[in-house]
Amino acid sequence: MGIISSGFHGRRTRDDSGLPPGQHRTADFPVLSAGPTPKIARQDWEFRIVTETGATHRWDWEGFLGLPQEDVRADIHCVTSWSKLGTSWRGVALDTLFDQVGTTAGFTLAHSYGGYSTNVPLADLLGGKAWIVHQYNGEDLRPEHGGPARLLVPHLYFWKSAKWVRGLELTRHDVPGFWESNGYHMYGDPWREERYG
Ligand SMILES: Nc1nc2c(c(=O)[nH]1)N[C@H]1C(S)=C(S)[C@@H](COP(=O)(O)O)O[C@H]1N2
Ligand SMILES: [Mo]
Repeated sequence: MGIISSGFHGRRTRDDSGLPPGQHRTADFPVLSAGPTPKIARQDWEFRIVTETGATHRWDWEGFLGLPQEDVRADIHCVTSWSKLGTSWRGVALDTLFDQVGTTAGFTLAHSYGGYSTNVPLADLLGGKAWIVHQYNGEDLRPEHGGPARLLVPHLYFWKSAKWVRGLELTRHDVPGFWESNGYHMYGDPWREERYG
């Protein structure tokens, strides 16, 4: 072999193939929070979907755990450039939560305990694409990673996966959330590198 051995191409070339552009793999699980970790007792936890007409659907912790649970394996991609492949989660599909919800709105704004928000089109939450998860790797989701429960929308950059999620507001128009109001892309497809707006 000549000077350019496979090693010369570097770890990135080999390990990072198959990832969205500009991403590299990480084995650990970084914590990225814009503020302090809110403390939410499970007996006080509530998840709400509020439609564009104001109709409100609520689940308490017990009701949420009583819904059909799904095990999810997914790759996650943070806009700061790390990707983590094959992560394992357990929770409730948004399809299940939307079963009883009547809406003609096209967009949602996810709201978190602590004040964070992020916008996701409704179509990106349905069709087996998103979950409210409460377990990671078979254990209760740790508070710093969004416990008791977080949104998981793995096909979009991970800032869309709101930690400590407390509800979804249905909106007729696409309303920017926290990072989207601070320059991040309104949609956030990692495969198209939609990092900034
Ligand atoms: N409530 C809330 N959710 C959030 C964030 C946040 O600051 N607050 N950060 C987002 C960003 S930028 C990323 S990359 C992921 C990080 O999740 P992790 O800390 O579990 O890795 O959470 C997203 N969800
Ligand atoms: Mo992020």
